[in-house]
Amino acid sequence: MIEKLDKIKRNFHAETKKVSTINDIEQLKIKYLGRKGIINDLMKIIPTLPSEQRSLFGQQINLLKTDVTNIIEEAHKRFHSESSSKVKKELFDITLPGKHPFIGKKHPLTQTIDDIKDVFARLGFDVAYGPEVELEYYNFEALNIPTDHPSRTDFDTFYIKNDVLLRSQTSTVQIREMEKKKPPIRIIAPGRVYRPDTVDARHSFMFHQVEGLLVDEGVSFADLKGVLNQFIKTYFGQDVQMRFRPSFFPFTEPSAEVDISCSICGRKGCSVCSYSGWVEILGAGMVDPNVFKAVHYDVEKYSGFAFGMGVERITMLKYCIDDIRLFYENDIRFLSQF
Ligand code: 2U9
Repeated sequence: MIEKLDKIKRNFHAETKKVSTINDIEQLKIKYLGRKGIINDLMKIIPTLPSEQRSLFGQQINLLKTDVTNIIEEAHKRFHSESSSKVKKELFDITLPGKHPFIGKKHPLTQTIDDIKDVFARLGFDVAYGPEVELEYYNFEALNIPTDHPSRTDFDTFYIKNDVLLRSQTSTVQIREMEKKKPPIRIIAPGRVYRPDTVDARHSFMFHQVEGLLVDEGVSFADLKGVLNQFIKTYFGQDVQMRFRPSFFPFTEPSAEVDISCSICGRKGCSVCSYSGWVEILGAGMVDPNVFKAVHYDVEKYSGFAFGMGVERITMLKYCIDDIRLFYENDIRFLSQF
């Protein structure tokens, strides 16, 4: 009987060497450990043996059973780890073309502000920032805006409380800079501004401005024209023409509004330029002496120019965008075009 057990053991070992699939292992398990398997058949022999042999034979069958169980479990584990590493290897196919991850872009308004900053950086202008929640003093008083000026009413300014408001222009930044530093001053101030306008294709209650200020001894209107001409030619193109129209702002004297030749129609006349051939892009002028007095600058010694432009307007003109709301809707179909 012991010889029979040895033979079964040898056969089992021989068969384990032939397994190549998980199914082969399963078949082997059924053949040896199944309900009608070889080991169960051996168990059935025990009661038929002489009583003195039963215990030894039983022990030998149990040893064989443990051996077979361990080897099959081992084969199972090995097969699973090998097949999973094989699957991993197959998943990593080096012949496949590379993936193209989605790379984000700058928002068109950020791009315009960066382009404007670049042009003025080359002209020696630093960039200055300031708070969006401001004191009435910086937004109006220091800028020579009279107390009865319509822009001070709550139809044109968001008031938070008494003398605290959301800035309606970034000129506040320039006042703060002048309070901190003596001339020469050469700065641009980009940022958000707020006005309680009803939202439509051309208006928003929040928009962006870039304002500029240059103060030094002997600064003239010709310097202003030179700087703005340089900016316009660099930003809009060398063929673009500019013209100054007299205007009025409380913080500059003299003041002007600046137009550029319509790049859409080449001055022939179209709906963008209202058939005039020109489009307004910014306001500018020589800083009013009252503004200098507010920051304790010597008005006999220093003069300066300032200018201001709406970033949305500039971007809309450059890229022929006809609705300001597109900038704030975060529609990827719009944003991905820049
Ligand atoms: C200081 C003194 C003067 C900035 C200026 C304008 C003219 C102007 C508008 C353009 C379109 C505002 O965004 S907009 O609606 N701005 O026309 N801004 S001069 O003048 C200053 C600034 C700072 C200390």
